[in-house]
Amino acid sequence: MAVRTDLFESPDYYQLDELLSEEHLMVRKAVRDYVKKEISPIIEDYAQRAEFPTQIIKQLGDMGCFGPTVPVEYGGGGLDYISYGIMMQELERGDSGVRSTASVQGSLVMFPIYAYGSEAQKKKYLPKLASGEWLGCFGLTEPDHGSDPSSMLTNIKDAGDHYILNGAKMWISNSPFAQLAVVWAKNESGEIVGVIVERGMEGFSTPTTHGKWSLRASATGELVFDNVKVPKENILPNVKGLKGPLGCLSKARYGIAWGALGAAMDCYDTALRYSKERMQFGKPIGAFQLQQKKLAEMVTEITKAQLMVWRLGVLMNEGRATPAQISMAKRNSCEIAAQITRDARQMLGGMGITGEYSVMRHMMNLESVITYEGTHDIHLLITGMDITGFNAFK
Ligand code: TGC
Ligand code: FAD
Repeated sequence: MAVRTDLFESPDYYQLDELLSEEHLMVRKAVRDYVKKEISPIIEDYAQRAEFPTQIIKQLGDMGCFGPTVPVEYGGGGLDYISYGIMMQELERGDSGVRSTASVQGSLVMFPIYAYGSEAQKKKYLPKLASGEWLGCFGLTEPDHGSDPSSMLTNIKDAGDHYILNGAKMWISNSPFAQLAVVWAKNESGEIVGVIVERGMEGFSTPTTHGKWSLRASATGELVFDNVKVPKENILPNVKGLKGPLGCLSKARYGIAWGALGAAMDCYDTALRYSKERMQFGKPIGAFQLQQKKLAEMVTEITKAQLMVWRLGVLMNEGRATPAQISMAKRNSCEIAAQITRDARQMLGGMGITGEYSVMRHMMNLESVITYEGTHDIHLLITGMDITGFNAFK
């Protein structure tokens, strides 16, 4: 397949760049340049082959995309939440799977070790994860328990000088290539605890999930625990209960709120460019009202979502963002991005179904993004519960 030149320019209809600091703009430029140079030229081929580009693990580490908000002393970037959001936006502008790799490593693996881990765990794992020397994954979802993780069956039992872990996790991003997994399991008292499981532990395997039509350049697999002997020092000592994994999900969902917007921006930019070049009935298709309607609605929704994630970033920086606010932004960005990818695909006509353009890959990826980290309907119910005080889950 011909290498596509990445001409992306980001829409900024309300001069929102003025809300960003010099540091934010530098971060954006660095990650955007990286995506143009290293991701856009190769990602379509990897997606077509359903292959994970393993070289990005080290590259993302070198770029500081793993754990950007983790303090520098543990190998993180010590940056604020807007910088983190911008990184996720730029990575997902390239491909949702690339952003997924960074979200999982930073928010779902490094964050729990940083927030709930012992000092020894932080020193042992965080620098290796930040640099990309090691890749991690996060095991919460099970074959029979997705939206309702509190019903999980995976269990961990005290066996004297070690623990014994049994159970299975499904749909786990990065699992086939991960050196370690942060796994959530129930102890004998039925409390959910976090445990670090390393590749090579006897009874631990990570079968790959095949046949995905979405996130094809991201590796997904299972985590299977068959009487795995886990050292006592691998338990995350500072959290118990579902709030442990949900606290990690808050960080990752925040990143997705920015990330999905990146995919939307890429599709809008592609469709706008195409509409000016593609001639039909003797005119550029962008001169037809129906196509202008699609483009005008795209840029309106992108602008509204940009304002929302920026404000959420300010609240995150101040430690004031609530889980329900994060749910609203994750849901909104996924919704508008999914719609924009579909409209952009139509605007490209037949070319829209080929890998010559990024839109159909984004469109298919968004089907995962709108599902993982809490489905579209689950986030709506979280908003519903927050505003009414009634819990529709129970
Ligand atoms: P519920 O009783 O509401 O809450 C249990 C405890 O958790 C607290 N809590 C949170 N804490 C921090 N952050 C949040 N976002 C929180 N949400 C709730 C809550 O206050 C309570 O604390 P405490 O002290 O009272 O115990 O729990 P529930 O069992 O009723 O479930 C609620 C529900 C349905 C909203 C929740 O379970 C949920 O979010 N379900 C969706 C599951 C999900 O998002 N799974 C994601 C798996 S990981 C993934 O998809 C990674 S994709 C990675 C990639 O490739 O990018
Ligand atoms: P279900 O929970 O079975 O839901 C099925 C449908 O029922 C959905 O439409 C849902 O909205 C609806 N539903 C469920 N409950 C309710 C309710 N109370 N009211 C109304 N509707 C309801 N998980 C991890 O732990 N780690 C990962 O790294 C990870 N990576 C993933 C990567 C990919 C590519 C995918 C697709 C998933 C990944 N997941 C991961 C799992 C993901 O989080 C779950 O798929 C998601 O939470 C939904 O769970 P489920 O698939 O079991 O669907």
